[in-house]
Amino acid sequence: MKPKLAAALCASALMALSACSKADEAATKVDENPTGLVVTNARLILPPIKGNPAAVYFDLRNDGTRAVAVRSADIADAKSASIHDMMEWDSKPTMAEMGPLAIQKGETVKFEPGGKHVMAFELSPELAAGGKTELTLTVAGGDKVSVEVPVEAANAER
Ligand SMILES: [Cu+2]
Repeated sequence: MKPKLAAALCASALMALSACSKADEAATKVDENPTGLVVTNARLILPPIKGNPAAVYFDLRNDGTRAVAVRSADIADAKSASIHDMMEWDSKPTMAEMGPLAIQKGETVKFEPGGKHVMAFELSPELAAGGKTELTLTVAGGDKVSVEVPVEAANAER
């Protein structure tokens, strides 16, 4: 029993150590990005009606060495978020939650009005145009990438 306990202690010490060095190396975050995903042109568009969900758009490029599948999205100032795509239903464009999004090595996927978007539900009331929030994408396997997202008014150019 004793050796097992020692191993467990060691593992938790190691975890604490890596958590520390992660914070120290925040400046070199890009090099540490294990997903290989690069997010550019991100913006959150506030809903025209307060209380409605917001849409988040961005360009997502896979600069890594392998294909990845984006499993989920989170917005720091929203209670929940999901990845939506537009599809046709009964001859009308409808949005629906999409499953894991595979992105090949070197590929860019655009999240844009009329297409894929991240929908952010139950926004913090403090979130206002000109402010900022954070988008975190989680890929299959659990690696994450986070970026700062400027908040824009509902009538802003998309
Ligand atoms: Cu949506």
